[in-house]
Amino acid sequence: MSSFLRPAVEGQDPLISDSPYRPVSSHLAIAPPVSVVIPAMNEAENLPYVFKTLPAWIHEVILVDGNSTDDTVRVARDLWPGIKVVKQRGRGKGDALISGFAACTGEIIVMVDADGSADGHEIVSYVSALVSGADFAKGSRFANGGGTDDMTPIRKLGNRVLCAVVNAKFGARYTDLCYGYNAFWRHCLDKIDLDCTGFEVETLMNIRVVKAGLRVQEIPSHEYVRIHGMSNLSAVRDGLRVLRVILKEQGKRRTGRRRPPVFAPGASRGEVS
Ligand SMILES: Nc1nc2c(ncn2[C@@H]2O[C@H](COP(=O)(O)OP(=O)(O)OP(=O)(O)O)[C@@H](O)[C@H]2O)c(=O)[nH]1
Ligand SMILES: [Mg+2]
Repeated sequence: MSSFLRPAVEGQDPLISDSPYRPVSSHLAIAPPVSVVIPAMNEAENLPYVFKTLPAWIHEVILVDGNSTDDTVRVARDLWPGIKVVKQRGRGKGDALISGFAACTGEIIVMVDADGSADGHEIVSYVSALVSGADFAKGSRFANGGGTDDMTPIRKLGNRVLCAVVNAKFGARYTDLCYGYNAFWRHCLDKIDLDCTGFEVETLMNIRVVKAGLRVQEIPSHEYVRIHGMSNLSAVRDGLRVLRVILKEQGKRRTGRRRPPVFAPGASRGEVS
């Protein structure tokens, strides 16, 4: 059993006085602190739904504000006292996540969209996979038990084709590619050295974890419809950006030892306040 994981014993408080363990479910207590990074651009109306599902045991929440013109920052501070707000200097979701990751102090980092499409109750599944030995817990809407209410047929097709290309070119066995709900140990950041700005960020992460020989476990996840507001993603424009990243990464050398990519089913660029 991993040294980070301890089964919660019925009738016994897993948080004994000198123990760093915290209970995350009725059967599991973990030691590593968990940071949740939420990129948000004009998501004030959606944040109440997102925060409602976040577990109380997480160590910190980092909201990366994409220069929102609505009340995103105020609402986030009201909903989660102690939240860290990172003011994004650049543009795009990739740039936002890189800034947010740099501000994390937890050992485990979970990325969660702010549009109400991700259910925070699933975080326990991601964290369980990590404390059980995975380096990178990759959400999948198309793994057994996952699903999506949000994707249009054209996005499904594009995601499927791009996912097949990544699998063929990098020896992965992914069932999903462009999905924003993932979690990983902080040490992964040194190995994947993210350098992108837009919605291609998840694809870049998924490719680089394989190239780095990290242990990846897919986690079935359900994507709900965005609750309020408009998508920031353009299927054609961002699909082409994803394709460009795939082709560019193919031309680069592998960064580490290879392992079977899926088993079982920077510099601070933002201002923290
Ligand atoms: N900080 C920041 N957040 C962003 C930026 N672009 C997108 N986001 C956030 O990233 C998350 C995903 O963006 P969405 O627009 O929902 O993209 P999507 O999930 O592919 O599209 P939908 O399926 O329509 O929801 C949301 O929480 C956005 O607010 C940005 O430039 N800066
Ligand atoms: Mg969305």
